[in-house]
Amino acid sequence: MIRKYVFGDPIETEAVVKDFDVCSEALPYFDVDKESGTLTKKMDQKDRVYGLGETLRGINKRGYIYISNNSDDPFHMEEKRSLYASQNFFVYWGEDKKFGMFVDTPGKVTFDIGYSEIGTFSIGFEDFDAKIYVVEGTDVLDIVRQFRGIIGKSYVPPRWAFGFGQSRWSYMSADEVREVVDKYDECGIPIDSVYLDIDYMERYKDFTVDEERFPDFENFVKEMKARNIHLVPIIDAGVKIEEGYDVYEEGVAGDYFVKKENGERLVAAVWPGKVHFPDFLNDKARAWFGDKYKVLVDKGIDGFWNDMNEPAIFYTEDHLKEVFDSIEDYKGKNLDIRSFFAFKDLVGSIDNNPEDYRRFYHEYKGKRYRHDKVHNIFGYNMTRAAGEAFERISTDKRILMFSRSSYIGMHRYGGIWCGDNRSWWSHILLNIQQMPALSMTGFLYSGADVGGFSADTTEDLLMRWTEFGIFTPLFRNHSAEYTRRQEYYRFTDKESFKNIIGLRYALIPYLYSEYMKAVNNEDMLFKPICFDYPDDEMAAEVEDQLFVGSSIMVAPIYRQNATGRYVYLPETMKLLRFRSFDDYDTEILEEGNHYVRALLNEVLVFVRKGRALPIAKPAKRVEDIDYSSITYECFDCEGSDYELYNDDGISR
Ligand code: MIG
Repeated sequence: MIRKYVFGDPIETEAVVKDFDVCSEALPYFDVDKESGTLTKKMDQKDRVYGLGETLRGINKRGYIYISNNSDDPFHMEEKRSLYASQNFFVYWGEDKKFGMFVDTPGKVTFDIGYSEIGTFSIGFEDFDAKIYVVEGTDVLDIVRQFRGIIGKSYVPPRWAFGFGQSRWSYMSADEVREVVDKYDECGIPIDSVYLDIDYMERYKDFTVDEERFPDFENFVKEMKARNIHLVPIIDAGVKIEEGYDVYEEGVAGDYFVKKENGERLVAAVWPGKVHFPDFLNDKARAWFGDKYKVLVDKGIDGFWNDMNEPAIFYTEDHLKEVFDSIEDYKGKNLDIRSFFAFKDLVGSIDNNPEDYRRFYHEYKGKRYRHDKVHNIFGYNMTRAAGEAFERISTDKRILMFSRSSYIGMHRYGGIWCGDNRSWWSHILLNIQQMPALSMTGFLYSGADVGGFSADTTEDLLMRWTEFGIFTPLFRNHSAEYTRRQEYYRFTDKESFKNIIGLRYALIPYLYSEYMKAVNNEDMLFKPICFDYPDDEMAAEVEDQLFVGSSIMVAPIYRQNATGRYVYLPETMKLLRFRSFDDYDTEILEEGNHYVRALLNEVLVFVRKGRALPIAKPAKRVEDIDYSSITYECFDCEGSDYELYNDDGISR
């Protein structure tokens, strides 16, 4: 059962697609303080909290503070409170009572889950205007399912997007891309897509292609298509201000860009230099920007990633002027320590400055809103612009789309990647811990930069990360400029990489099937162990193992030099220790704790009793996977059952 409560005058987000009557009773579970705009709840010692989508820290969110305030922050450290997303749905798992709650507002929300006071959960609002949905059900999975039922079906990518994607900031030319594909094909490592980061564009102008580096782009796309390789270009939120650039000129003519209070267009700076931001919240601007994707779709492109859409702002013209003016005040002064730090701050806090988010406005549903009030739905609406347009410009075929910034509701139009992580062992664990919360909030097509984005990767870290990455729907190796190159063929043990990625391809029939079932049944694709074992106290403690779909559990290794790990089995399972899809040993492990060995190139998969795991023969490309080669792994096979979902992988 779901009840809707309304506080203040909430701004519509269109996250929820179902109509509800507003419940006139008092909000259950939390005490409401209207003055300060806070909800509070006492937590019993054993109570746990799950969800909130893409955040930092563990699967059980208790013990920290999380702020929904979409931020371009490339330092994903434990103490951070905000990442790129706001996915304000959580499940409260009390000893005697479990419920779900969706806090629907595009403004800033603080979830203080035992941070300020260890036994208190409080939810704070900058503006106490929100719709709150309270979900009650028979168990946690039922609560999640009901919630998913009111936010609409999750986005479905083309099946090829389950293949491996190689990315880099940036492949600088068509030849460099050709080389990547050649190298993969030479080593026999499967691959389906290559990502184009910002340098494919002509001076970072959206929907342009640099003619020198990518001459005759259309034919290049064809050439890649002929090899069954999909090119996936990036699109940034800011539109370069440049006379004669059609996107800029149309935006000005159509009045599609965001404006300041005085009616002038906001001038911000991002990669292209000075830019305007399209007002994605405005229907007309959204339709216009969405149609721009057609420029690349017409050239044969069938996948995109939307970046910098929090939006990231390096600086605004106005703020920069203020900074320079203030610097004058410091000139010639004898700076004492405090004023020295104030001076340093002045210059050091120019990018993504909160003040800049209060400088511009949106025309949204017939009203004018200052940006900070609707900040968290900006990226959502950029991706929605694309998603809505794809329905018009690609009526028969699905198009790959994922975004950096997001809000619940965006899951209907695309997936997400988890942004600028680092080549750190702890970020493999973070990746594992983010996946179930993304499943809860409907973001099924998601994944992180495998191998780590910033910092230099190492072969062993990349291998361990890949051993988990092969289970995430979006499986992409991406890294930042100036870092060590991390294409798999650059490392020593290519054979193992080939086998591990081959295993991914062998499991694509399963992963795609489970994905589609999760979409159609509003189920979670990644589940914490305790979601299936609510009464098992040990299962509640497990923060580094996941059920992936209905048949298997994974227990990835994310520690340097480890040759095994402890695994908790809530039930007797069959261990498959894969070196490759057809080279693995098996063992039945009883329920309980085990130390399970896994050499650097070995992947641990646990098959559940009564379930079956389809394994196909890997292929170089998703399209070549031979479904008739599928065999099934199971134990106690009698009575084991598996329903394999499949379709043509491309029709809408
Ligand atoms: O300011 O396009 O998260 O994946 O490679 C950095 C360059 C901009 C941030 C994205 C990252 C991408 C990078 N972008």
